[in-house]
Amino acid sequence: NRLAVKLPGLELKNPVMPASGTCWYGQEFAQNFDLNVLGSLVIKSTTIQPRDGNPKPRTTETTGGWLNSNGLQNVGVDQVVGAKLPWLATNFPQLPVIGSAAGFSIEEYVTIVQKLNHAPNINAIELNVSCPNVAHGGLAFGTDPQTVEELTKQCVAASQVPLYVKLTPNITDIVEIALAAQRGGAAGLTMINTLTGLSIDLNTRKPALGNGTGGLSGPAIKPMALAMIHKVRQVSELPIIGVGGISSAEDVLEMMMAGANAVQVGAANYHDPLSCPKIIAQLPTVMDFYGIDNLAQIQGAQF
Ligand code: RRO
Repeated sequence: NRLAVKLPGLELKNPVMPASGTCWYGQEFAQNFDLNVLGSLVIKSTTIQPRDGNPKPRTTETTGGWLNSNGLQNVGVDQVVGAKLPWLATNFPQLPVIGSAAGFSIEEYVTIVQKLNHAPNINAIELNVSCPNVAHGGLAFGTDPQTVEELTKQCVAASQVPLYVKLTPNITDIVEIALAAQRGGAAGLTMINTLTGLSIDLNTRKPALGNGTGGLSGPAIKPMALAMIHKVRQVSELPIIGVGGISSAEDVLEMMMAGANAVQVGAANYHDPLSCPKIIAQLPTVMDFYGIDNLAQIQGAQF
């Protein structure tokens, strides 16, 4: 299989998966296409308690991209492990699933990781230390190297499955955070999360989103994602799941040439829920066009 890629905990038939938060737990997506075509699926970040999310509106389109402030809306870890993951296991037993943990203390991250480990169909877990839309969560952890190292270390000690640390672009030196995650024992990195942005509604003279700021995603952040992935690839051999502005098979190849080992699709899912299956279907043709026999061949290309 020329699309196959291998990462810690993940033997994927192709490198494409929806990014965390863009397909929730897969149930709505499954009405649009057969989830079995996906390389993997990342579920919405899970907190200990269920969360309703931030004040509405939570999403808006800007000329530069999609802005979200969902505010970690999710059903809570017990529902994820008791209902959402079993639904995926029953309906798509072959589909590799990646969990995502988001806590408000290191202890909470550890507890969520332990609970997600109980689900039989969790292949790997992302530690989301980069949500830009909640106070005292996400960024509070992901912007400090020592915290990232300690949080990763404690979660690794508590987990049977490989952990991928999800990095924020809202920082001056992403390499510093990537290396802290590596020292903590991360199996890989997922990068990048969304970039803090503000959209203003001239009619109300107020922010377009209920929370004020949100996280920017879409094509505008692709060059940033590529640059950051490339920069981290120069100093680390950790597997990287690349995310940020991917909406075509060409984008997938660019991201892998920058140094990614697999990719996630985010904002594009909002514009077209069939983005992932379309990108996967296009990959062989586009690879032929550029003379690429198999994806393993271009992973982490050096330049
Ligand atoms: O829920 C969100 O507002 C959210 C999260 Br947890 C995240 O990691 N990234 C993002 O853009 N939004």
